[in-house]
Amino acid sequence: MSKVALITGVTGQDGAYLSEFLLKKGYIVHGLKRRSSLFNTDRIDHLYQDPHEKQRNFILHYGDMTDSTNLIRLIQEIQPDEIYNLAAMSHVQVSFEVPEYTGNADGLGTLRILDAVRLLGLEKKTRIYQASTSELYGKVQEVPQSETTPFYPRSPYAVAKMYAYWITVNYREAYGMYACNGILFNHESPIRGETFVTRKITRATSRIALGMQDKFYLGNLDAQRDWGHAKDYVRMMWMILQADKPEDWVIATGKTTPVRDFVRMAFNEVGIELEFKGTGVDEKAYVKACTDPKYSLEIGKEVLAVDPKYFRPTEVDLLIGDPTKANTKLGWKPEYELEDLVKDMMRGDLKLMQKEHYLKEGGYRIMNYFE
Ligand code: NDP
Ligand code: GDR
Repeated sequence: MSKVALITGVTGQDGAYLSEFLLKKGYIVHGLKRRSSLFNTDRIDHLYQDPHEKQRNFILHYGDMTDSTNLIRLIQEIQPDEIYNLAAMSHVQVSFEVPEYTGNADGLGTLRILDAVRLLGLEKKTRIYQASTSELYGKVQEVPQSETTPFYPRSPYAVAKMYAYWITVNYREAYGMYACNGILFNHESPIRGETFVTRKITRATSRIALGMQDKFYLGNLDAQRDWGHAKDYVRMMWMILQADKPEDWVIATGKTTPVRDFVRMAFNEVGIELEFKGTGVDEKAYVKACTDPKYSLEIGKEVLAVDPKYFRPTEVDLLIGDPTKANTKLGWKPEYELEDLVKDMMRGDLKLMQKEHYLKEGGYRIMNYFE
């Protein structure tokens, strides 16, 4: 008999990679997706199966983390062996703009899933993975950060996720549920949301190299993150739910890199060496050398400036995780180094931008329905 999984946030970066992973393992995968006025299924379109097919193993349902009755009904219908709760308003800076909604979807949303499982009497059947985050550590208390490092959240997003973390622990202890937190550090990929810093960098670098854009703007270049590849991290989500007993786990590479160095690495992929000059809001990056004739850029050209509008009211300066527990107890090791991740993301974005460039050169324009 195939195992049955429910993934909330199936249309997101991790939802897409996890769906692929579980389908390959022979699972029947149900995904919760929000209704939107345009299709929002780009990342999972290759997995789509027509609802008229008899033997489907990938099934999408409309739903929302703010709608308890919807979640209860779906969990009752699906009777999942495993729930991966990935749905969230996941952008830290945006959470300062929509704090109440973030608390509702990311914090109370997790309670709704846990309580639905309890109300339906599925405590002993359904295992729950909660997408916790290194943002819980916030203001640096200790480096590297492990399962025992105290939390100090620094955004409405992180505070909502802190509620989700503790309600998961509480339901495990109070009702004997198999519910676990994966405290995942930043993980990226070619399908990362376009407004997270890594993807913003690889998209802009590709466009600049192809002559489609002159420069771009970032916020805090000094922030340091422990960046891994989403493919490695979704594998660990599954491993967490296969362990003998429910626990909380830090998933990280154990290495940290400033945003500025990620920019350097992306430009290096297209043979461009950068020089950074100035500090704080006056910092800028210029082309210092350009070795690949495919992407030739004028030496001295300004390609990056700082725009304080991307600064956060409270910042998380330094994240570096200690994945010893996951390494030793579950045998998890990431396969991707940061260099491989940057290569993978640049390959993806160069391909996308080349397509756009080619269409524009060929005379195609974005359709204007109102002309
Ligand atoms: P994404 O932003 O790519 O995906 C988030 C998903 O949640 C999307 O499918 C989105 O739907 C869905 N969603 C948002 N709000 C709701 C709602 N109210 N009801 C139902 N669905 C909703 O995030 P990631 O894939 O990167 O991350 C997955 C999870 O892991 C998130 O909870 C995130 O906070 C957490 N996390 C991520 C890390 C990372 O580095 N990527 C690190 C640590 C934790 P739609 O497509 O319609 O917007
Ligand atoms: P983060 O990721 O906040 O760590 O949350 P993000 O990529 O947004 O920021 C990382 C760091 O880069 C700095 N930064 C910028 N960030 C963005 N988005 N845009 C910019 O222009 C920019 N310039 C500098 C930020 O200040 C920050 O320090 C991600 C999300 O996936 C969360 O859901 C998840 O929980 C955490 O990772 C772990």
